[in-house]
Amino acid sequence: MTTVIRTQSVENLVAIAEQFILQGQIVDVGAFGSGNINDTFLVSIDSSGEKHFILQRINTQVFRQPQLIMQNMRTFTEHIYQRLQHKPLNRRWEMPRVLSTQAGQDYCIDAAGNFWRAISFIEDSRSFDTMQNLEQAQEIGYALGMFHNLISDLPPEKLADTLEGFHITPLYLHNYQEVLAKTTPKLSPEVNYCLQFVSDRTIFAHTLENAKAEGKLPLRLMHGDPKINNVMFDTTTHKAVSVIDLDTVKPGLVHYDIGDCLRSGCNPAGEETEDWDSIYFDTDLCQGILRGYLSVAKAFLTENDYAYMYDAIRLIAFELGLRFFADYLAGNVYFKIKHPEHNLARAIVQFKLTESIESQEAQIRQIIQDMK
Ligand code: GN1
Ligand code: MG
Repeated sequence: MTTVIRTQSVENLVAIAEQFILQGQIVDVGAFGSGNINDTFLVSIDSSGEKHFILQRINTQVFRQPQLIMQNMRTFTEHIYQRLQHKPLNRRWEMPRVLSTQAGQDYCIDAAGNFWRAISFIEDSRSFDTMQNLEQAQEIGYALGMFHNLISDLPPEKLADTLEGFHITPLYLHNYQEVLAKTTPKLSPEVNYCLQFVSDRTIFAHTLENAKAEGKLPLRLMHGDPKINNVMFDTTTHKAVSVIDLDTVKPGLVHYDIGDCLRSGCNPAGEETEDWDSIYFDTDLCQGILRGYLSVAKAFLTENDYAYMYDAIRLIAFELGLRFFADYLAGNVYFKIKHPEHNLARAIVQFKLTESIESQEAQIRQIIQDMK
């Protein structure tokens, strides 16, 4: 049975947060992070144990079966915990833990039907929206590689698909074409640029899915959203200590992750800028991330994995632009926005980044080649 709390709105956050604490008092609940889908809060507690935890309201329009997320999290965090017990790392590394309610459940549902869950906070750590230096790039790569490494021996079928169609670029393209058929976008230079940009790359959109269908890239477990600000850094040592945001850990391609990590990490202007001329893909940061990644991931990568790395970087930047643009055309139904043109601006950032990646194809391929 799931605990039902008599609440209607976010005003009752404290009552919800209280469901997840076993000792101490709540001293603060504040909005946290910059997620585009779920609502995230940092809860501070006056207790002798851990001082904070993360409370989240899962967007059930996006995650239709949020209990699968919790089930997956239990499965892979337990797997990783066992691995680390058996063979401890020689540096700080922590996994976020699922916190149970007082009734021993993994989540609670409020009277308005909202789905709430709590996750431990990685103490004395922080994340960054843009890369600060080359050392950090290497650490981000290490963090993704370590995460892949730790789940690489968990069979993919042990985890449920928490978000069907996620990172399947041809499906996003199909959805975009459907939206386009139903709407008459208000034409502007920005909209025209995006329409043309997508139309020039419709064949390319199939690259990774074709490779998967042809058996060139195996289905593995992936993180799903390893963007730069989902890696936590120790505030003292400045080393990566955790990867967070684990809702999309599910069967997929590690290439989606490699692409997502690089498209977000190598964009010094960040994905929220509107200064489109400042956007470029930084190949030094790319080299740093890949060096860190391969220092822990080399063992499970095949020749084909390397062969598709460049396409993955280009494709995930393009795909995210396509997702933002389609959402703009559809009336902003998926990503949270701060103003009506927000998703259009975000799409242009990703398309400019894709252009920069394309213009540096030879260098990027060389970096990958040299690192094998
Ligand atoms: C969304 O909500 P957030 O910020 O963790 C999205 C990712 C995108 C990202 C772009 C489930 O993640 O795929 O890369 O925005 N998550 C989902 O910032 O669609
Ligand atoms: Mg996310």
